[in-house]
Amino acid sequence: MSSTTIHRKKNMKKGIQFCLMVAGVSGTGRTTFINSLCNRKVISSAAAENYDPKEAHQEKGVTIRSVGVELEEDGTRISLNIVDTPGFGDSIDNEASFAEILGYLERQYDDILAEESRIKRNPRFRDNRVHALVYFITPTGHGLRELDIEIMKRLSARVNVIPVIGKADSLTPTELAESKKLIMEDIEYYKIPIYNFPYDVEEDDELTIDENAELRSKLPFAIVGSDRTYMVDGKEVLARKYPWGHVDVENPKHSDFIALRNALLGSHLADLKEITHFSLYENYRTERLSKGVASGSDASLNAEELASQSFMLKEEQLRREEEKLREIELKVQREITEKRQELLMREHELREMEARFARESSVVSQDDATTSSVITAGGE
Ligand SMILES: Nc1nc2c(ncn2[C@@H]2O[C@H](COP(=O)(O)OP(=O)(O)O)[C@@H](O)[C@H]2O)c(=O)[nH]1
Ligand SMILES: [Mg+2]
Repeated sequence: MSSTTIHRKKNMKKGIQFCLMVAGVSGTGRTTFINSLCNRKVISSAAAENYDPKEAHQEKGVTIRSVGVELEEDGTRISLNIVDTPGFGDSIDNEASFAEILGYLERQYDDILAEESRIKRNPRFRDNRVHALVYFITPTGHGLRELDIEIMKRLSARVNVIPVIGKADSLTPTELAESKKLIMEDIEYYKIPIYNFPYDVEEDDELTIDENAELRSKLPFAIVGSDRTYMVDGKEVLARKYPWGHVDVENPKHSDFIALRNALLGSHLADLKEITHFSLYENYRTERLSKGVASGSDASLNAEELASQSFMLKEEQLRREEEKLREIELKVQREITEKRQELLMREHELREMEARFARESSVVSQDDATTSSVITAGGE
């Protein structure tokens, strides 16, 4: 088996890696959305799991939890890492929560930065950079709240933010349309650089332009989630049951769930990863390294130090390798010279030997001549 086959096999086994974060105040349907997205219970509802009335008065702040799930989308394996942020927005002062989430995103970048600077790569290193943040807006029927503006504005410099309206079935179609409009107006007014399915009319093909424009027009996505299935028209579907009928999670007339799911795990997965790597991470990296040079501040010193340290180490390693090469070259040269001298000596010896032979053999023939004459003489 060739090495490329092995490589491909390994990739297939591991699947495409993707990391998704969800944020939003408690009860907006984050957990249910995750479970609907993965089609199984990945996270149990925090409300049922963690609620303790004795602690209800305490300000707990945000916790960051990640869980890995293996999915298969159209025959492609996806290694999905889901990061949930329970407790966000539950406090009166959310400053600590903002910092906590931002810190998490930046730590993943720092890890890559450090790994990139290493001479010897760690084969077990995991890239945990978050490629998309699905931000849940409470279905108030209005625009954004201060909390939404603040968090989306701060995080969008570090992650692709995709705004959604959670529990969209609690609004009427008219309310939902109005709310979407108000939210987008706020996003524009406050200049929040969300992920808006970017396209280039000049460069992109018609299909991409249409697809992206269509997705952009749905922003913020109206999400309905459920972890129960019902029989609707003879089919088992993920739905929410109401006295008047069902809201089918996967029906595009009822919610944008499928549009978002297809974009995240299919059509836009690569784009989200590319923007994360080539734009968001690259900006972070430049900020980190240049800040360190300019101010020498403690916070940025690490990355800068790391980079220069690794540069020095690499130089040192190069120097040592060059030295070793030079030594080898000298040794070979020395050996060649020795061999040549040896050869010359041998040649010299050989010639001497030949000369001696020649001399000796001429003496022998003279002796022979003498002997034979003696014999002849004697025989006479
Ligand atoms: N009406 C409606 N209720 C939902 C939806 N998604 C979740 N819920 C319900 O809202 C409550 C909180 O949902 P959960 O997913 O735990 O929210 P989280 O706190 O953001 O993780 C639960 O009782 C869910 O059953 C939805 O799309 N529509
Ligand atoms: Mg939850």
